[in-house]
Amino acid sequence: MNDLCKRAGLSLAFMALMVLTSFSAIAAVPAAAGRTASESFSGFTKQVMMNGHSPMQASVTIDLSNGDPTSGTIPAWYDITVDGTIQANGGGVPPMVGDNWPNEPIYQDQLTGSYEEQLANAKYTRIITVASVSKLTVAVNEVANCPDIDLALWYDASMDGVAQLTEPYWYVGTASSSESLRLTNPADGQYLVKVLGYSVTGAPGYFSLSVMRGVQGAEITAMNLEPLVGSGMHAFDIYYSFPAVPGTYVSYATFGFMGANDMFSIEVTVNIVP
Ligand SMILES: [Ca+2]
Repeated sequence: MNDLCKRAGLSLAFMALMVLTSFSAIAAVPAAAGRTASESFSGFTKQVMMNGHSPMQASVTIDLSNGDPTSGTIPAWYDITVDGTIQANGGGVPPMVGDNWPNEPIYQDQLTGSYEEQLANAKYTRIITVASVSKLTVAVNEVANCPDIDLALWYDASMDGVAQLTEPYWYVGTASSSESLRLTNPADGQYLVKVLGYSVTGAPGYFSLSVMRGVQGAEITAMNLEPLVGSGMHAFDIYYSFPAVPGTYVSYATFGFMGANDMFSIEVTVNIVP
């Protein structure tokens, strides 16, 4: 245990942190969750004390000019107190690259023609480029004085920066300013973020825009967990693997118990420099 503590830089103060996690909320785990018929079902409701885990967050710098490998592992551990044994599972959240524009000005648009025409003609346009993206999420929120804006995303097939109704597009328009769109495996190319000023009370109003891109071939996962664990400290690895594309990637390795692999999250930042 001491070796593990040193390896992962455990502080004594952190050991004092006790998190009580009750499993009673997931007592209805189906019997097919890898248990044999000879086991007692009384084990379905358990309490485990999470005495601590480390790291709480991690960061890795990959310097491509140094020839650093773009995959590797980070040592990790957790320490629990549990009656008997419990299943442990590791997982992860697919890494995303985010761009944020926190304070974009927007003006009231002319609301003439069909709704689709209004979206295509919206004055606000931001061009984004998509390459090797697994998931693309675009979201807007009101910052000030634009109680109703709507969001559209255009595939700019003609590459002219203009939204045409003959091009593929997606849109969402609720009676608020919180809108988001998500595309899975979007085609590579140029896209136009169109934001329609449907009801803008400022001249201008302001909204925030975020564009999140999931990265093909990127992975952050907690792995090599002992499948069945009792009280004490248990080591595992945080595995990361990225394409050799510069950028700062933030995601989470997760782990948990009794079939849940996302009860605890470890934020991992991977900075790939050219
Ligand atoms: Ca809206």
